[in-house]
Amino acid sequence: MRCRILSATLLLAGCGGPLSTLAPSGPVAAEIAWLWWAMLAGAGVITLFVLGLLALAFGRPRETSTRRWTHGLGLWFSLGVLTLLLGAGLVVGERILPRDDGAVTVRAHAFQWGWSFTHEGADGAPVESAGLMHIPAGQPVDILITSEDVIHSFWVPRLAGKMDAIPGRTNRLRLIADSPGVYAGLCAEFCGRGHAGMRFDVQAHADWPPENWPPEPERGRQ
Ligand SMILES: [Cu+2]
Repeated sequence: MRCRILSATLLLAGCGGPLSTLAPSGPVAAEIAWLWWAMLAGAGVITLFVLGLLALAFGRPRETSTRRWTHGLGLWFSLGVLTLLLGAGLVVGERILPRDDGAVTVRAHAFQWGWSFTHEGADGAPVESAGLMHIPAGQPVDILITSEDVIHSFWVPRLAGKMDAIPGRTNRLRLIADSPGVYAGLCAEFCGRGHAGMRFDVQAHADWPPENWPPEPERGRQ
């Protein structure tokens, strides 16, 4: 019993922390977390259903219709599940797309093995930073993502999904931070021996653009 409680505690502990998709801190990340929970619930129901069928198989022999199994379960059941998944994925995917609504843009440039960021300062001039990206809190921000060498992937789990950084191409990702603070980010695509250390932070500011650079941290990492 003690072992079960310990296992459950360890499993639940994995759902939190600064790099957890399941602790969203903005509407884009919340949509993704919702999809994750919906898929987990669906997978749970299907697992129970299959276990039920397995229990039936161990029961006494009975007359069954081959057509019911091949068409009902093999075809319609699978098609129903896949259609639901596809529909939910399309709805969530459409909701989190960047839109042409005048959102603040910040550039994120990946290289082996680090990140540099550029955003507009208070005087309109570009401001560069390394390893720390500045964004406004409470409003949509579009990240324009590029790479210098190989394919990397930009990921701030508590604010949005992943987006590849591809040499010669600019990809766009929308993220929104509900409140000011520091959020952890990382490269989510293996890119060489320094990949594991390719971390960065995102600082969301209440005032935008901040008056003085470099700005003072507003709160510790969330
Ligand atoms: Cu990497």
